[in-house]
Amino acid sequence: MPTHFEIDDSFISEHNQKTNDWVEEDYEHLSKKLRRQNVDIEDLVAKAQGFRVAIPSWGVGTGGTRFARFPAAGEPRDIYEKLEDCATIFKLVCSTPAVSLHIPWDKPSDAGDLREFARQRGLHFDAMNSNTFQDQPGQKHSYRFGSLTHPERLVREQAIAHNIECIEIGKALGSKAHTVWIGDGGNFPGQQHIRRALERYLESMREIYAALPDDWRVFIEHKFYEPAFYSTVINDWGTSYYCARELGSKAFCLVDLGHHAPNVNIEMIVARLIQFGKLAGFHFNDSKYGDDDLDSGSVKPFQLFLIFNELVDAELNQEPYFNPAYMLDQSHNVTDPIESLMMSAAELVRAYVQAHLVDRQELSDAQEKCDPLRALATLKQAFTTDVAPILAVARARAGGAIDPIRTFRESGYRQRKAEERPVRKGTAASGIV
Ligand code: LRH
Ligand code: MN
Repeated sequence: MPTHFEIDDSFISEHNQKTNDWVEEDYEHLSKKLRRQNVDIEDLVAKAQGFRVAIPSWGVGTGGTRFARFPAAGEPRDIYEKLEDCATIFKLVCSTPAVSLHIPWDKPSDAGDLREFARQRGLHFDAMNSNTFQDQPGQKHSYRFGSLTHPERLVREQAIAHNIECIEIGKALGSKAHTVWIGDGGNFPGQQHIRRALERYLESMREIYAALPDDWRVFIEHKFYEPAFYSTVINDWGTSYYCARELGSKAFCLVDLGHHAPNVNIEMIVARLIQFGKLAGFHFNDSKYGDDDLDSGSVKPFQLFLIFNELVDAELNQEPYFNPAYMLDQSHNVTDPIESLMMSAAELVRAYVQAHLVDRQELSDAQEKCDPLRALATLKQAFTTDVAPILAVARARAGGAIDPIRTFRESGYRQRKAEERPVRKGTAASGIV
């Protein structure tokens, strides 16, 4: 049985030793600064350690665009190797114990065996994801003109059956949620009857909803365009919300940050869905133009902070039905996927901790007294506070890396995987491109 290289705990703690001094020093300095604001830094470390985000199985392989994908040496070739990499990320950043699978890309031949393989590495499975935006080899009916909203009942039935199969696989893996994103729509005016298409969507989703176990949730993921370039059936949060209301108490609205037109106020959509009790959670990423699936916090870190500001406000106010599922959904075309996922997970914890630094009393007072500048300044004070020492201490105390990227690079993990994972002819790890 070939050995599979893993970064061991002693390597991580030895590596932390090298950089521990500055962390302690900066931590002490920040602790004093926060004490002046009547903030106990230990509370924030606890918040950081409690934060959890799921890794997309399709994110640990190299992503690409319609123009090209540039495979990297040592990338995972199957779901087991993807889980190895997810376990490495979890070991170094300590906030990613869950993995979100995509079917059929990650369809397990033995769900029980896969579940045990994950458990042995401290991992479990988050929301399942169906795929009716690609045709699989040997598939009876094509999704070229849609899936759950296709004019032909046989195509809709095939798509419904696939979603129910995902739920069955999820039950065997211990998952508790199912995400439905469909690319259904039209490229030309008149191609689809817009109202009839939505009716068909609801008709199909009612059959999928009926297959949900009592303790499961179904997440509706909206997207304003692509792959359809004129009309998209589930194009925005309003349509998603209407459908979630129509389906019932187990249906919620998932917000993928890249699925909105440029400059859309996403934190406001988040506040609405919280207030309406229908926020499913997130596919975190970042974008400059379209659904670019870039690393979270890499383009608009202030927007990410403002989204967490709404989430923390709801958490502190114990809003009803507030139980958001956090997942990353990114495509890593020019970076090592493990490094990007670690950095992105850290960026989410940063935004979450900074949002807990907001002086909510001061903010509320400024809002009620119509003092916009004091309100903005209150948010900016939190956003401009460097909480890096808190994030590093939170990871180190949990056995993780103070500097995950440096520790990962100096471990030689990718080089070792390049030796262990020779490319299998014609079978790139299935994924987006
Ligand atoms: C669609 C999407 C969806 C996934 C896919 C991989 O753009 O965000 O969440 O199914 O990416
Ligand atoms: Mn998504």
